[in-house]
Amino acid sequence: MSKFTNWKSWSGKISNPFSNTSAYIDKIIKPQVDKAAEDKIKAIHERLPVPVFWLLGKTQSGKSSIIRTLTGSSAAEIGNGFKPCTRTAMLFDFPDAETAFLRFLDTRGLSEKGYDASEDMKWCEQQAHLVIVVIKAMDHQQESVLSALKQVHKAHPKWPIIVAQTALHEGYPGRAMAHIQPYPFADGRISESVPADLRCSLLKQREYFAGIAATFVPLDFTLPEDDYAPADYGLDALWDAIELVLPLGLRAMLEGHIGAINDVYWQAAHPHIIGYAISAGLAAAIPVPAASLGTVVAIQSKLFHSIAHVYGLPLTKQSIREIISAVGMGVLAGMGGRELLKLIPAYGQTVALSVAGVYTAAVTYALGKTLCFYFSKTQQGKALQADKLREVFNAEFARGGELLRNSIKKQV
Ligand SMILES: Nc1nc2c(ncn2[C@@H]2O[C@H](COP(=O)(O)OP(=O)(O)OP(=O)(O)O)[C@@H](O)[C@H]2O)c(=O)[nH]1
Ligand SMILES: [Mg+2]
Repeated sequence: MSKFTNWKSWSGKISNPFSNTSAYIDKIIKPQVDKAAEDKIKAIHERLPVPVFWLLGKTQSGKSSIIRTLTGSSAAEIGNGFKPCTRTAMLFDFPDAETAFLRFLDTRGLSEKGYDASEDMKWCEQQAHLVIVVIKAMDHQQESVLSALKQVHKAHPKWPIIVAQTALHEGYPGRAMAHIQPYPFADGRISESVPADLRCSLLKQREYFAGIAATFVPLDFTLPEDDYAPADYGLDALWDAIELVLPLGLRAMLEGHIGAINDVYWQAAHPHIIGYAISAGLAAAIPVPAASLGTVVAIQSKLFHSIAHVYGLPLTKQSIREIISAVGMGVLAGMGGRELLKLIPAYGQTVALSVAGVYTAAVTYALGKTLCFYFSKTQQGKALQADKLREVFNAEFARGGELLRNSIKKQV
């Protein structure tokens, strides 16, 4: 059994910082989010080295389609979400600037002659990152992309590089041809079943990258009107390549559909829950006076309000009271982690803080999911049973701990 799960059983031994449920509910409903609290939350978020995927490719090569397919965001959300960050690059924070746990950099300057990657590179230097080169499978005019990549690779030979070879069907002999199943490009190979022209083109493109250790992932992320199935052909291979070089568990964090219910609201709320849960966990885990239980609760308040916004339902005292009384005040007691330090000094401060951080992140994640479940049943006009809420909370607590432990532990 993991340490953090153990700690759940100790939480009953910790003195409860909330004299009664009402104290917690008041803080959630009417957050005292002043400038100081906002600054603390911001400082915590800045400590999180959000991974940056640097998409390096010509215009119309399929960069935004990759973001759309990895994150489940719509084209409009991506279009509106991009904000300039350097003179030549735009940044897309997922799910949004406040809760981002994944960022995409799109180098628009590549279309300009004589593009110099140094400024964008400098911006990237502070972050964990991955370069995804995006080239259409049948497009061989790649000088601008290659010269930028060489510049990046020379300065940072250790940065992992994935080359996405997109729009595969443009290399099929005719419209009648369907995607080849099973996926014929596993482990960098190109099987005999791939049409000769496409095969030739993919191999030729790979030659351009001689001397650069890159992983090649052929894919075809089509629109519904293109009428190809599946619309995310090659997605598994792309995730495999990403997780191999950046083992952060991002895929599991992004795939929000696993859970007690599966609807559009649940999906939309999921990445925000992840983002806030990481922030809350860090607030408990970072050993600075700035972070405290008050900060954790302020973050949870933001989370609850943002879920209510997603569902278009009011956040009432009644709703939070029902959830808290179903899951028990005991679970809230362990948040923040200061008590833990007193209780188990034998672990040493670092381990204790890390356990407290994962616990707090898991509780925050589970509270968010339980609220989603609550709202979803409310929408359907269904009666809510306390034992069902508790069941959802417990299942999501375990899942949240698994999903978020690496993100938190890396920071402590
Ligand atoms: N069939 C197919 N179409 C794709 C693929 N990737 C992108 N497209 C299409 O190509 C067009 C451009 O794709 P985007 O993802 O917007 O390309 P982009 O690189 O973000 O383009 P800019 O933002 O203009 O630089 C869109 O119509 C996409 O639907 C792919 O893998 N397969
Ligand atoms: Mg784009």
